[in-house]
Amino acid sequence: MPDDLELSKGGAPQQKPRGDDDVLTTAQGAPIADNQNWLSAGPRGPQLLEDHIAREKIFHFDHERIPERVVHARGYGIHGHFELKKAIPEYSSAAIFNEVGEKTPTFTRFSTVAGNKGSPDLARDVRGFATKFYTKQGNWDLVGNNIPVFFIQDAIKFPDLIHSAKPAPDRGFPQAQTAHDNFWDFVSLSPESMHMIMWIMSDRAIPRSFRFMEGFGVHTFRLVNAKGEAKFVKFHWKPKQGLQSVIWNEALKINGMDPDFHRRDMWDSVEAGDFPQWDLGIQMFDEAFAESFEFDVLDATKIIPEEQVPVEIIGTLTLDANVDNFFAETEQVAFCTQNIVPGIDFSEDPLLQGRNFSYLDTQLKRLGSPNFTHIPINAPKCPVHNFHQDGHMAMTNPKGRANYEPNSWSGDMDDNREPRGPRASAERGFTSYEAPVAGPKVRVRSETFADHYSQARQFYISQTPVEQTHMGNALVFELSKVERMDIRKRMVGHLRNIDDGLAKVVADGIGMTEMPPAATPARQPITDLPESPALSILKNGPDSFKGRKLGIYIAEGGDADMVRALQEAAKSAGAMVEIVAPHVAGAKLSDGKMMAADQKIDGGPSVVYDAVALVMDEAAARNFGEDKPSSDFVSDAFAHSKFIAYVPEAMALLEGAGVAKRMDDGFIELSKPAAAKDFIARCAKLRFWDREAVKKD
Ligand code: HDE
Repeated sequence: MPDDLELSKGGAPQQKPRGDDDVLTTAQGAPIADNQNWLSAGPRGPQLLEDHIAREKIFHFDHERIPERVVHARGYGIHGHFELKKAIPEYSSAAIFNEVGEKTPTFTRFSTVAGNKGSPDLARDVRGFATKFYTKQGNWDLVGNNIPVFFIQDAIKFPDLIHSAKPAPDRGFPQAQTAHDNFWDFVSLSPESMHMIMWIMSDRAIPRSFRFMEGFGVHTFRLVNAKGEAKFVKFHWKPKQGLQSVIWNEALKINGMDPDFHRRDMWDSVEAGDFPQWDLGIQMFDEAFAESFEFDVLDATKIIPEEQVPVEIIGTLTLDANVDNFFAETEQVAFCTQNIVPGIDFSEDPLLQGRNFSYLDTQLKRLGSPNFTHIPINAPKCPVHNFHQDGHMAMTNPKGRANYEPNSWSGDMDDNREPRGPRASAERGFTSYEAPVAGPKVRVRSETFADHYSQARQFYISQTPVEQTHMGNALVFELSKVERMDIRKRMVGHLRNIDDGLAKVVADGIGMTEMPPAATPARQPITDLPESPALSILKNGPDSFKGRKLGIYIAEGGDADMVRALQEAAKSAGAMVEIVAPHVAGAKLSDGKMMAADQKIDGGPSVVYDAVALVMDEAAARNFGEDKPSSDFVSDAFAHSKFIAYVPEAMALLEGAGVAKRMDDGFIELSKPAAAKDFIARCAKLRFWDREAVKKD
């Protein structure tokens, strides 16, 4: 490799950081004498086309963009590795699943679905959770979401679904949101989407961070062992950090304050060495279970409740390195559901089968060449031998005369040995599981896919009252943005088949005077499915404040010991701290020393913190009561049910923010530094939800 190049984390040759003594060159390596002025005919004359240096620079700039992903355009990628904790040779012959301790390098990209590349992170949306495992037997891509079901049952409906969610073709808005007529029109005409609607109206669609959400392979896949025996499997990612979401009003404000909230969170925690981890779980089941299950296991609008088939943990994913270059890695990574390895196989899920075409196809459009596998982030980390050749940007080309198979060019040509060279191997190669399939060629939806409401109801009844309230609010918000009355009615008609109470809340919330009739179901819903606690976020929260962020609002004269006690308590709980102050230069505390701030108050609102503390003297508190960013800091933290710690001197700010008379057990007075520890211990609950219950009454 030339001296000025090194390998990036993604394995790509990259330029070493540009040094002080380096001379600027053209792309051809020719040194440049002037990078400020285009060659012209005299100092005030027209520019000359002869300027090959300027032309090359502009030419390159003009072609910097590649098409963004048609869905999941907004994403963020991180390197990591998967370590196997439990070998499962009885289920799968895949090398990645066979040796405990085996570490497989990975690249994971999280994303939103509907928004463009530059859209805000906190859109109400599904999050993509795609992992490329660079296994010894080739790349395995598990291209999943943070929600275990999908809107539609057949891939042929995908373009319609996505068109309806994306900006309308005439006006080009709204961006990155589903709160508009087209989306609700489509889903209200597609009852199969009702289960997914329940999920996206829940707080699952507004995660606090990528680190605090689950991931799901969604479809049923197969694992196949060395004897060729197969079982069905569903893949689950369980965040070791616990689940956490924000609430809608917070999401709206975060989008304004920090549209990069999720990517910044990931970058910061990885840079701080607080590496997020997920356990990989498998739900294994056989044909007999599939036969007896209430729903079709090939239907991607259904889950198999964990209480019915337990999730077995087999390994852990650790994300431990940010990318060196966003474009080279995050933007160019090409996930394909068709990328599987021996020991893993597809099921006949019609959505999965459609995806297997789409992902390969879309890479050609985005990356411009069938050689996208030569791009280092996509290249396997195991040997690759085949006879594909040529094409745009072919980077890793074979040496030698043979470009077909079988051939006899390898080895000695005049001995009697069999010709060699890369050959297919029945023992080591991928073999499709011999699933029996037969049937007439038809375009029909299987009768076994006809239930659209039972699991939607099961999801709803499995939520805590706080979560159910959020779902009702979300539906009211979204349907209030729908202009057409018939669409609103159609939606409430569907909700009546899910839960009449929810339908009533929504109808009232949008001012519907008459309850529309329930939609006619294709199949009568089952109304007595048991609750599944695994479906609730709040029932699966963390047990500590680890990985969360405390915002301490300090001002002149604030108690220095208290600030330090808070910092230490948060640090020992594994949490991050940011100091917020009226000026970015910080504030002079009670010990007479300046403490630098991470944020000026206008740019450090409480919505970007999990809990807040106020440490200031009385005069400052009184002043801030009138200051909008300061009073919002407190009133928003209150409205979002956050824990609020305060030194007694800060009372005037609580009064100014209008919360002093409504103080509850979510407020912790910091009378002496020892109280800091208790406060952080309380924060493990993340939110003081009782406050919401009071607000409702
Ligand atoms: Fe995708 N999806 N999808 N999808 N999807 C894409 O591929 C598609 C579906 C998912 O970070 C595209 O490379 C069809 C389900 C993720 O790069 C495209 C259907 C699930 C990502 C595509 C689905 C997903 C994509 C666009 C209906 C969860 C981002 C760019 C059958 C299990 C991957 C690209 C990344 C991306 C097609 C439905 C997850 C167009 C046709 C269900 C996480 O190929």
